[in-house]
Amino acid sequence: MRWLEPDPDSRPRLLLLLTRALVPAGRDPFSLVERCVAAGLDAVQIREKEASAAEHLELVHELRERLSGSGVAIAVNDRADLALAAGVDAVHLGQDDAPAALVRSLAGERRLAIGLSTHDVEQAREAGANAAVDYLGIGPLFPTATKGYARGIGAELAAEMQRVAGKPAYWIGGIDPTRARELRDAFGFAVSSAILAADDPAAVVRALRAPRR
Ligand code: 3NM
Repeated sequence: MRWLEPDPDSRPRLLLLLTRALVPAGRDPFSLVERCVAAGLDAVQIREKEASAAEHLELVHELRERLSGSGVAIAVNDRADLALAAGVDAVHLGQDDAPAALVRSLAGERRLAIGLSTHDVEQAREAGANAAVDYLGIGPLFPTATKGYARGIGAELAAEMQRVAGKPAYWIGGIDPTRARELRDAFGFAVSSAILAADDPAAVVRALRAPRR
């Protein structure tokens, strides 16, 4: 599963945002991720807002070891410097992070996929027109405590954003298996708490991976 595959069917569809603080006490986050991968998870994005550079690199190292041979893609949130240093598959940028074009030029010949969060149609249009951006995050679909959003944009606007961008898009924000069933147009989903805090994270992954049509 790689973002830069020309065939959309080879690109990740279900992305887990890994924030260790959202994992219930007493559970090992890496074992949780391993079980999710066995259940069909395509990609893991490290999202640790408070972690140091050294901690990020250690996390990438540990994930790679645990997931070696699985083909699962690894992404880093916000920190293009760390994504490049660690040689991961992707970096996911927010609107206030380093511009995608700058990150692309720093990446040079390296195969680094670049994702960009978008929250309205104008941002989605710009991301679509930006040659440095490989895929979009579109959200928040629903209210979510994970990022403190009290309101979601809803499925119709998300579909419009995905359409104007014309690129693979991960719908994000408060998505769980029940809500996902209503989101038939999504290319893919990026999910954090519904997987990490679940009693049975692998079952949630299987449900989110189930065909929606
Ligand atoms: N970004 P959960 S919503 C990290 O809209 C993030 O850009 C969003 O976590 C956006 O699945 C969000 O727990 C939170 O709601 C995703």
